[in-house]
Amino acid sequence: MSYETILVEQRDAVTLITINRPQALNALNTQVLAELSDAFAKYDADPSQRCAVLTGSGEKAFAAGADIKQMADKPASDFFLEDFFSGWQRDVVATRKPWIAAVAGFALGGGCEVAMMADFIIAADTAKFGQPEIKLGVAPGMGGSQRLTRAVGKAKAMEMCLTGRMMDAAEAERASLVSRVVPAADLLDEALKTAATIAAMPPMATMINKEMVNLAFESGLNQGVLSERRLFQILTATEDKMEGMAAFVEKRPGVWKGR
Ligand code: CO8
Repeated sequence: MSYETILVEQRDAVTLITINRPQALNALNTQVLAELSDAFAKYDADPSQRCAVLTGSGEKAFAAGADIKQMADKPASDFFLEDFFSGWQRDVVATRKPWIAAVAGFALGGGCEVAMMADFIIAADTAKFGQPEIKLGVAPGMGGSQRLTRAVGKAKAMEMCLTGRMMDAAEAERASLVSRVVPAADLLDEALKTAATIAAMPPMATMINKEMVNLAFESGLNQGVLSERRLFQILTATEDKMEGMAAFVEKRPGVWKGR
């Protein structure tokens, strides 16, 4: 598939994906959806790639939401029959390898929801997060009401969904919606540097660490702790575990085989 609305670049083991509709504040239309789904599926399947960064082009927006112009005249039956946006759940959320959202400017509606699908968000000091769908007579439809509530708690999530108020970067960091805030000029470098750090880790351990932290969202404590123990036990059978521990004892960097 050739892309018209996103840019994809491989920098060593890091895939950089950029939503590229700056004239529409990177609004997510069905073409962006299809291209992002394809790019994430390819990233996940490519053994040379170990971490990805998703960002928006231009300084003004990560993504200002689903494309309102495309949705405006669409009948409800089309949303239902096309199962609008379900592809993101399948191709983007289900990636086994890690990815970071690098957010500058607006991350609103579907844009905020996509950012929250990332394993974590690094925000520029210009970032603004919000779920303003209520002002359009709708509500979040790509997981926002669920992920935002889990990330920032009921009070803030409820206020944001009911009023459409935006949260700035400082508040998002205090509320644990983002892992950290950096100056806008440094955002991409910081995100790529962090991705390169992750890409240099043992690949199976990376995938299993991701799975473990996600379990905390998706299961009760006892089930999560049991699953963590089993996944830990699986990692102890890898060659990279033998190498990582030997390298520590021998005071040298580990060399990973990915098995
Ligand atoms: N969709 C389409 N076009 C958009 C969008 C959008 N979400 N956001 C901005 N644009 C376009 C504008 O129409 C404008 O285009 P044009 O120049 O052709 O008029 C261009 O981008 C620049 O935008 P503005 O002139 O409005 O820029 P401002 O700086 O004045 O304002 C804002 C910036 C505040 C971000 C403003 O653009 C805005 O409020 N945008 C809409 C934000 C919004 O409501 N987002 C939620 C959309 S609904 C959604 O995401 C639902 C997801 C779940 C769907 C799942 C279904 C199952």
